[in-house]
Amino acid sequence: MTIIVTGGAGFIGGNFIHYYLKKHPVDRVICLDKLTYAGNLSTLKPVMDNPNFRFVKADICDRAAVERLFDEEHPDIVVNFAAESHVDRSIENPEIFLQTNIIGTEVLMDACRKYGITRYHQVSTDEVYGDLPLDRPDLFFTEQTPIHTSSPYSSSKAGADLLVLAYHRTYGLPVTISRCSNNYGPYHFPEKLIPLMIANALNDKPLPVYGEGINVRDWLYVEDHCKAIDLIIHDGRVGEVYNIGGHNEMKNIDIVKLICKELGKPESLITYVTDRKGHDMRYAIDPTKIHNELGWLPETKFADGIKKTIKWYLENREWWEEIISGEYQNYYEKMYARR
Ligand code: NAD
Ligand code: TDX
Repeated sequence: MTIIVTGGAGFIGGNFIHYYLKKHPVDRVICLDKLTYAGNLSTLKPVMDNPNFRFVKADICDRAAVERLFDEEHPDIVVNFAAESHVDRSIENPEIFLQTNIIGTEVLMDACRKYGITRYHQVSTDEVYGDLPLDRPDLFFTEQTPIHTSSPYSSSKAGADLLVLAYHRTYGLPVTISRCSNNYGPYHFPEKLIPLMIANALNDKPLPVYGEGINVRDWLYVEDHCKAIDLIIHDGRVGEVYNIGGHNEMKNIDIVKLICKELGKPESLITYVTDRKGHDMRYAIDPTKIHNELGWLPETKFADGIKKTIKWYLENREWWEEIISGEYQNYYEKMYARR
């Protein structure tokens, strides 16, 4: 079996490649990644010498490059993680989000149609459902919840999802879609909440909490997400959407306080800054479908997962210090200096 994993030099794609090569040691894994600011080859260092692994630097929007790869490798499965993934960046510059997240998905699926595959899997997000009110803890996102997006990022992901379902209905492409809640864990780019707060706290820098810090996210340890995708691509029903999440809702401010406590840093580092435009209030996944159909349940409790994550950032300082010492400094300055 040959599987193409796009965006595998990023956070979740990288974790997925590590998980997949261990779980399926005889399968061949090809990572296709453009190596944008978010892609990092050092994330794949542990598997670079594995004879069943190949890395190809290419843009999923580059039709000729994508077709060349399909022609060489004849993949059975394609899992598309490649995306522009940061909401704040999408608010600054939406265009690249539409290009990569929608057109890139189209180019990949066209190659799947041309060469034939057994499964195209689209890695989507709970953000396509919009947000839930804070005063209705009884409400959760199910696969039937209407698409109702807030940011250019979530709109581009929703556009891609609709296209994936259209390719299934119109051309019979064997697709599946997963919509997961917020992930955390190793190799998470330090622009996102949890790694940003860990890196800043370790450097005794202010911890910028948007608005009042009362927005709620439903956190899942990244390996649990990888396990769910592995189940869906092998045993999930074609044409179906699967929500992934573990009922672990937390307010942003509580996460930041927990990180301070774990690192022995003072809460006085916490700084409330101007809120994100269009900031979604609450995400909360109902994972009943994937549990009932595929037997998936999250295995890592947040209390353990956050400890493992903090330990990883402490033991792998060079991985994130290299990132924050480069181009990221300009981004940080632009986004946070006068916030
Ligand atoms: P990430 O930003 O860490 O990684 C994205 C990867 O895609 C990078 O390696 C980057 O180089 C690559 N990439 C970007 N544009 C590309 C292009 N045009 N061609 C080829 N490669 C390209 O993202 P992530 O957090 O790992 O998210 C992976 C996927 O999971 C995304 O589709 C995202 O929407 C989805 N998702 C993320 C979360 C989360 O909490 N991070 C939750 C649910 C869903
Ligand atoms: O500096 C910050 N301060 C802050 O208060 C940052 C970066 C974030 N926040 C808040 C905004 C959100 O309420 O923390 C929460 C989490 O923010 P992000 O880490 O940017 O994640 P989010 O916007 O929830 O989106 C994430 O989950 C869904 C991923 O980045 C998406 O790719 C995924 O689809």
